[in-house]
Amino acid sequence: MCAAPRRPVFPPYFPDAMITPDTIDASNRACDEAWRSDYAHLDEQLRRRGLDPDAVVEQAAAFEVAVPSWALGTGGTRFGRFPGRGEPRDVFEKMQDVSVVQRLTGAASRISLHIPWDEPDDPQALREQAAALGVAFDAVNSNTFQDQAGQVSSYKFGSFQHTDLAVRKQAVAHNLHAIDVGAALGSKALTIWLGDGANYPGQTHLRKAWERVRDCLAEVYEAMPLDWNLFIEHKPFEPAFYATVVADWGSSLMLARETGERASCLVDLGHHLPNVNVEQVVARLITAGRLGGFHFNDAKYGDDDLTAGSIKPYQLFLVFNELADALADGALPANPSYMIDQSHNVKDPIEALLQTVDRLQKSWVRALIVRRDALAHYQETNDVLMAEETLREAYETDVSALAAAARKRLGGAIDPVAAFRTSRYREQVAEARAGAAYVPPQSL
Ligand code: PSV
Ligand code: MN
Repeated sequence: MCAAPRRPVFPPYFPDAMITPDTIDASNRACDEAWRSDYAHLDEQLRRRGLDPDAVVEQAAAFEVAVPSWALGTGGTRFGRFPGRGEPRDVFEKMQDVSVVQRLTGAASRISLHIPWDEPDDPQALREQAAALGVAFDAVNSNTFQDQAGQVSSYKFGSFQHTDLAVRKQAVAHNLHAIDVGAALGSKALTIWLGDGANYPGQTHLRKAWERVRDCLAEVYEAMPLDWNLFIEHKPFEPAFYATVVADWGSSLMLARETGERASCLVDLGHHLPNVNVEQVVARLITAGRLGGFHFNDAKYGDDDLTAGSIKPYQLFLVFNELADALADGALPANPSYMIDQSHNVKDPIEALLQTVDRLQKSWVRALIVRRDALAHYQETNDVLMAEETLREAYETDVSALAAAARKRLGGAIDPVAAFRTSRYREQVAEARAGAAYVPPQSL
């Protein structure tokens, strides 16, 4: 039998040729003077507050966030999609693009794959390419919210909640398949988001639908390797516009508790009803010991999948503040899994991701420079104004130079977008990737 030809691990447009340490150095030299001056000022400001800037740089450099495979191509809405030039045509090219984000930020060395959207035809080859590029695999995401070609049963009326056992079995089998693909790549977690629910009152039996979802989750959990974690992602609506089964953090927490110790809740920042206090949700899940991970993005109206921190930057800071606080006092034993979940409809996806990582790094740094002892004192003595001011002091500090220092330490760029544009990566891959056939899925 003739073996299928292996993909070359290093295609001719391998980013090594474009994003080299020299490219990054050159870009850093161009802004070095301004950066040094900004850093000196920030360093002095932080020392005046009794903080240790070097320790903050070290903590900032430890921040890592996974890039979703579906955010590397231009996203679309149900009204259409406006593709950009040089988009990745397959998951191998997406991997190269992730390595660009990693090289420029030093904080994005993992990719989160959506199965089957980005299922590799040759997992071993993809794993080799990823290793060569210094990229690893984060949680795999299953998909039982859409029908796929060749599928026997339809998910029109749900997957895990379905009244028909055959549909539920198919949905469970798909999740087991996603685990197999992930295991072949070196992933250690499965994220399940279900579109299951009802569009009209009376359509489903609310309690029975819940029980069926719970039982299917248990089956998937039982089949998961022992060193894997299960993340349950909630969302209040869309596509089920009357009653989604896993609608909120309470439902997600109940399911995590009933499923097992390695099951926890994933908070997508866009999956909350208007005005929900997301940082308080985060605090609750920390207290419950079930905060598993995040999907970072931002929203104005619904699940808008906009760039993290673009609409509600204070909320993003307050979320990180809860995390920094809980990591400092031990309520959170380790960082949860940080992932991005955005749809880039009008920005260059790589640039949007560079911007996102920078925003996340800055929010994280701001949370790290909150004077915790002072805040605790003001809280204990009910000094409302000073407690609030202590948070604002950190939030209003321009920490750009410190985030840049963390990136520099990791071999990244002071200004990742500037370095990316100077590299002309997009222009060069646009030539190599001419005739892109891949159409990314519509965002949900
Ligand atoms: C659903 O809206 C979601 O947030 C889930 O994480 C999906 O995997 C992703 O979006 C798909 O775009
Ligand atoms: Mn999500």
